[in-house]
Amino acid sequence: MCKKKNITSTPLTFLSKTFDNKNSIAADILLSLYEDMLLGRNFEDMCAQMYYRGKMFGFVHLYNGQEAVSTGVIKLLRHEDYVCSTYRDHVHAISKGVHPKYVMSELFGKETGCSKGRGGSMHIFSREHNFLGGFAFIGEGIPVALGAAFQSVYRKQIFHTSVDLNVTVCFFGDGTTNNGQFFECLNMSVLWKLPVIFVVENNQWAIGMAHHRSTSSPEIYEKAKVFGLPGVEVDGMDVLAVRKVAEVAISRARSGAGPTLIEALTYRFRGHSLADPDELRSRKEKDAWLMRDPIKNLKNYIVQNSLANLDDLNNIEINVKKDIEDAVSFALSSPEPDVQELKKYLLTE
Ligand SMILES: Cc1ncc(C[n+]2csc(CCOP(=O)(O)OP(=O)(O)O)c2C)c(N)n1
Ligand SMILES: [Mg+2]
Repeated sequence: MCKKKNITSTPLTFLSKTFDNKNSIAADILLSLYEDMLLGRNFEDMCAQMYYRGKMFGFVHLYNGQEAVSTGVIKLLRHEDYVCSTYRDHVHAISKGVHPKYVMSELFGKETGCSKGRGGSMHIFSREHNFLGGFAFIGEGIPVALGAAFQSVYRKQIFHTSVDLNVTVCFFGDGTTNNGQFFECLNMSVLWKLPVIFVVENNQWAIGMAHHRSTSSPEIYEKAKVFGLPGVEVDGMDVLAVRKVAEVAISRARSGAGPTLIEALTYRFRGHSLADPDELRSRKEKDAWLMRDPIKNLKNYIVQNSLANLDDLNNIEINVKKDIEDAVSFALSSPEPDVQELKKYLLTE
């Protein structure tokens, strides 16, 4: 019987033991991963506060609990590589280097936001960082990511550029893998050997629908086999385990060997969106996953192995909090878009 069929009653039994491969990782890398995850978590917690104070409008989907996936993959990318996200996009953008103040300002609908205040929470975009969005419709980003990967190959083959292939990473959820674009794009990515990595963040739920109830074959990584690309499952609560599989997938993509599908097993610690009372998931299930908080686990590991002292960790926490407070001040003091310019960015000039 498929191991994911029982996931809601025994959520943790199949997961790999965390932190068994860390000894070879330098302390400064561990600290930078810790900092990135903490920045994501604090950013999202602040979003919740600001949303309930009426500073943001529309739906806001937070990423709490899933930080090891964003950090584990994106922190290995180069500046010129591409990232394509979903509506749960703030933290992916921040990991890719978009400054939190431009993301916060976007959430406040301000002119200084990374999408000029016209996009909001689900449409974070940054051309400068090759961050492709931010998509409200599920699966919508997958063909876009394929296009980014295709142009990288095209430039090399047609213009004979000597630069390395850029890698495109496309994140989406377990529920989205029931959507047609997923299958079409897996097929095409293999046919064209595209430098793309599909990262499924399997947080076990699609709004209020449990993963094992909505799909005929819950092992998502195994679906890769049908199309002929590598499919790997990884513990998405362990940033170093994610980093390890991402390293292999990135070098495969960059070398021109083609795509990889990564299924990261994770969990969102909050409701589907800030409007969701989150009453469908059991307390027992939530508590079991909270015990595996990727940020707390990495911190414990760093402390227990004396890889940094508490002062270093405290300083990171203080600096992260300050960055988030600065982001809020920036967003609050930024101007609203001019209503006369409502249509300004609809067409390229
Ligand atoms: C094409 C389309 N159909 C339906 C929806 C409504 N919808 C919004 S979120 C969601 C569930 C997606 O779940 P998953 O892919 O697991 O992502 P998660 O929210 O867990 O990150 C659905 C069906 C949508 N946004 N787009
Ligand atoms: Mg999901």
